[in-house]
Amino acid sequence: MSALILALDTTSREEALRIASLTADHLDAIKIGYPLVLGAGLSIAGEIAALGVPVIADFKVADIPNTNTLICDQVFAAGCSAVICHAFPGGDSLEACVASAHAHGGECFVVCEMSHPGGAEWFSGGVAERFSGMAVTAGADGIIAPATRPARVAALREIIGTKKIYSPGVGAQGAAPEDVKALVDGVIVGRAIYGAADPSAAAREYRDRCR
Ligand code: BMP
Repeated sequence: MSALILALDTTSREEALRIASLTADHLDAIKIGYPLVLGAGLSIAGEIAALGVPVIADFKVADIPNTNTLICDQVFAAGCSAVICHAFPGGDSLEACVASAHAHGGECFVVCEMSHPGGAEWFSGGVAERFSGMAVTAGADGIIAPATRPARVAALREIIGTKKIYSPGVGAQGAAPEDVKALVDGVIVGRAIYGAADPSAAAREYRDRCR
């Protein structure tokens, strides 16, 4: 059983709020990122959170520690409950994200292996394992790992223990909730819900399949 997280990658405020209102009852969280925030402004985070759904800020934060702190502080002040960061800038950068998240009572997730075909290339050869170890050392709350490669999710679970795993790649990228729901804490679905003719019905169906 896993939670269901909607990746709300629409670019207009009105469309985002329409989809969020239609689907909120079936979701455990909504993930927002650059597509929506660059189109609608960061204030959209608070508007979505006001619907009663926790908001995860997928900014894949990847800078020096001071800049990471400045970014994450803005994210949490805007009403987000969690932030997603990259590990490659180093352990000190990651620790800055974790410290900001925890100072605001929020969570920090670390991208450890990406779901697209190129992710298999770049994160192989021990890179994802190393990033997962960094997530543990930095005290992060969880990692992002690919539903498109369940065996890799299982391998990273060995490293992170009981920390959370949120897993994108379900729906438009070809994976199914059943592929990973026993391995992860949350399944991330974007286009297959917000692009459906009936987003509410699609969200309900994915929620039932995650349970
Ligand atoms: P979709 O279900 O429409 O493919 O959306 C997946 C979402 O998860 C997108 O917001 C994408 O940026 C994000 N994502 C991903 O697909 N793979 C990763 O490895 C990491 C991500 O954050």
